[in-house]
Amino acid sequence: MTKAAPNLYPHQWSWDAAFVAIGLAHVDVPRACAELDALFSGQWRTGMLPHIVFDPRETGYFPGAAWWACAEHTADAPRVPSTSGLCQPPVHALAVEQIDEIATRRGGDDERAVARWLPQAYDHLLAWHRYLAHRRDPTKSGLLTIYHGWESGMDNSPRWDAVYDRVHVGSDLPKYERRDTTVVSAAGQRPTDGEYDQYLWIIEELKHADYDDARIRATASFRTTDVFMSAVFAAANDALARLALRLGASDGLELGEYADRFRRGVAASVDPALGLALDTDLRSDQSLRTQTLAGFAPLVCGGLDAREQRRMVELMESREWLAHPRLRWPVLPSTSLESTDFCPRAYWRGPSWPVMSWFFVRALDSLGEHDAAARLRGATLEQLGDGSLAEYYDPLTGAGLGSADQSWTAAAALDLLVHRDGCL
Ligand code: 2M8
Repeated sequence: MTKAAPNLYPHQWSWDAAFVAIGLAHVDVPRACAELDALFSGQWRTGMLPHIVFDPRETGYFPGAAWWACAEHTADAPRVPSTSGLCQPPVHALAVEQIDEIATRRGGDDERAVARWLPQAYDHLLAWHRYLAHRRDPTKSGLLTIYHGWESGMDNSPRWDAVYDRVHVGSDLPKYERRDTTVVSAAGQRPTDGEYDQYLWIIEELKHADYDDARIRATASFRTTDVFMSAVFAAANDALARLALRLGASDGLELGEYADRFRRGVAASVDPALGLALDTDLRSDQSLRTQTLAGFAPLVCGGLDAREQRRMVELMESREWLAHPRLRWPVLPSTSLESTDFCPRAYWRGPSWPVMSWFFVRALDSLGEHDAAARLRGATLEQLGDGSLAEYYDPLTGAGLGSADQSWTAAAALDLLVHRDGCL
């Protein structure tokens, strides 16, 4: 496995691994397959791909395997390797499709190796998608439910502030020591201690429910739809349906139905006044109106009519977002500069994340918005030009923040370069 970052994240993270595979596919196809195999080795019996697969030799991250204690709570979790008990956005089918395309184009050993590997990778993905479609959307709403901000991958995004307002940390939260702030010590770049208490408290709740989805759904204090994750899921189902066709598997129809269900769910979440798709807090049934880049989710999976789609692209390219005069580069910040919640250096509350650019470049290209895609790709590569491969960037000054040498940043850079130049 590839560490998500050398010191801050010394294990394998789920959607980071998918990006790592997307990047590695350009330089080393067998390593790209091995990256995903490492993640698949942590798959739960339910089909869930856990958000962290732990490397037992690494002790520098908290909360580690002992805090999660998944295998002690449920037989659904593997004993080896140890994993976390949550999941993250399902980018993996997009990665497998990319590996297959590149190997097929290259031919020779790569093509033969991927032809052997693909059927079992497909089976892992099918189980994963069925888990999400059934257990995370039992009412067939077309929107996935998450139980923790970590599942969205946008941990402390202001999208979730109102949801976290309902998470009351119990007095029996065990004592703990953070490690992340010893690696990234600059004030304000990591979540606060109060936020960390809530993160860890939710894990206590999950353990109390023995990581059982039905029990969690009934009891979790953090429960919300995630429109961005749902859009990624719709796009991933399209990719997996294409892989099913390629392998002659009979699940294409089922996967096509998932894709349509989630595409519709995402499109229906658009708020006409804001022009952005919104999440819904499932405990209060209120829509969450903070303007974050997750609101552009419908572009990731398609499903808007031509007029609505154009409106959304225009909003993205407007002075409210990409053309904002205070931006160092025309790259999407994680929260709109117009929002009172915008903080330029605070993790998912404002900084721009190269992997997010990757999503929207891909989305714009696939919707036929090639000029907008090329502009965003060019600006993101300029942002990456200092070579630090930072985890996230201050959108006002362009300074790299968080960890340096972040794996998925490197992966996104590789893929964006190939799409700009046709080769590395
Ligand atoms: C961040 O999340 C982890 C918890 O999962 C953390 O802060 O410790 C997020 O940016 C997440 O999206 C990412 O997958 C992970 C590893 O890069 O780091």
